[in-house]
Amino acid sequence: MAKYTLLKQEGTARRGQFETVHGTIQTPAFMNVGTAAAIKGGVSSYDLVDLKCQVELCNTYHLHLRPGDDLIHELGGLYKFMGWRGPILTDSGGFQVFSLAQLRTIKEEGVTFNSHIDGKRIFMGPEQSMQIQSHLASTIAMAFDECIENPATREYTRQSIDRTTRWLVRCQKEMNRLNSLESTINRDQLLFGINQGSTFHDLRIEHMKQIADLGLDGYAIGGLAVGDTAEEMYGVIEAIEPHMPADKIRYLMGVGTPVNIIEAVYRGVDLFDCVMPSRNARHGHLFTWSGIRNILNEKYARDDAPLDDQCGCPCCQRHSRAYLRHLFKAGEILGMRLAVQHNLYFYNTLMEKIREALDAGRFEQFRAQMLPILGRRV
Ligand code: PRF
Ligand code: ZN
Repeated sequence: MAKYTLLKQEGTARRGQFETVHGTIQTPAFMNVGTAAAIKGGVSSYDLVDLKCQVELCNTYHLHLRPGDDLIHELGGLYKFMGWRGPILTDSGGFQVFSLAQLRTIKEEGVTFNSHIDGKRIFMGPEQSMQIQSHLASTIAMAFDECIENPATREYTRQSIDRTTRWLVRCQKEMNRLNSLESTINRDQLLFGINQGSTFHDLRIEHMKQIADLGLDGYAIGGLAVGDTAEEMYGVIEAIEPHMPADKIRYLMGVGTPVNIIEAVYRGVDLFDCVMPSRNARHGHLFTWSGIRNILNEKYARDDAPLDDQCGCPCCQRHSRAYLRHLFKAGEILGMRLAVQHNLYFYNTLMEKIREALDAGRFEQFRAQMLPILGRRV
């Protein structure tokens, strides 16, 4: 069974480790997003090992629509299917149903929506989400929640968090049932609850207390970076942090920039995921240890230097800015692949540096030193 161990603390920032049946995760950690069982940009499971990836994240919603979770179950689960040999977290579909699906109607039972692929009418509730994730056989399943956009009214938020709590109780019950079945591939599947409550601190705290009582394997903070400002997000984390179980791992969903990550670690978060490194890379936006670069810029046309001379990634080890820019300009798929590899390596290295700083008791210093650099454009 999973176990979070707090190794060291500096203020509210935490250095820890999370042991699972598929391997131990050193935290703080960044999960690399492979929505449809693949990292976009042509990065494979064996590439991920060289990119210092510890955990891969996949999506219930996408895999249920295509190729179907029954097919993945039949083929032995996501592990066998995609060949990644470390922990996998699956998001519940809660967020994607609200952000991607069309014509959705929410009821107490669950959500009915049209598939964004072929328009087919689909129903998903807490039980369906758990059944799909059990078929996928991920290490960690996320609870089926409602993620509302910010700003939201207090009245709607109130209703929504109460429903999300009722859904969580149903998720837990269904997960326990599924983990007891012979036919289940990963009978040690873990369940994380998700805190919601928009930007209302009192509702966030109330919801956090409700879900903390359920004794789950980990706790996520959802409903942030969906229309709120960074300052509002930091405010919410500060408000709920004292109410999050100290002996459980904490995950901030879908966040964010390198600066957001450092600021959230500073406020007590252990785990992150975001499409930003892979998505930005596909558009030529690259994170470096001197700031953010747009490789399409004319000034790199004859630049023989590596993208980042402090980076150990496959791209920076061998290629110049001029070559990478050429690949993008010529529409060569290698350009995207190298760029995604670089950005994921950068994010995973950022987390490693954060862990080293925490180990050495100099995270405060690291934060002060990095914040002005990482957000600037060069
Ligand atoms: N809920 C779920 N997944 C998510 C979110 C959420 O609120 C977010 C919000 N940033 C990203 N991914 N289930
Ligand atoms: Zn690099």
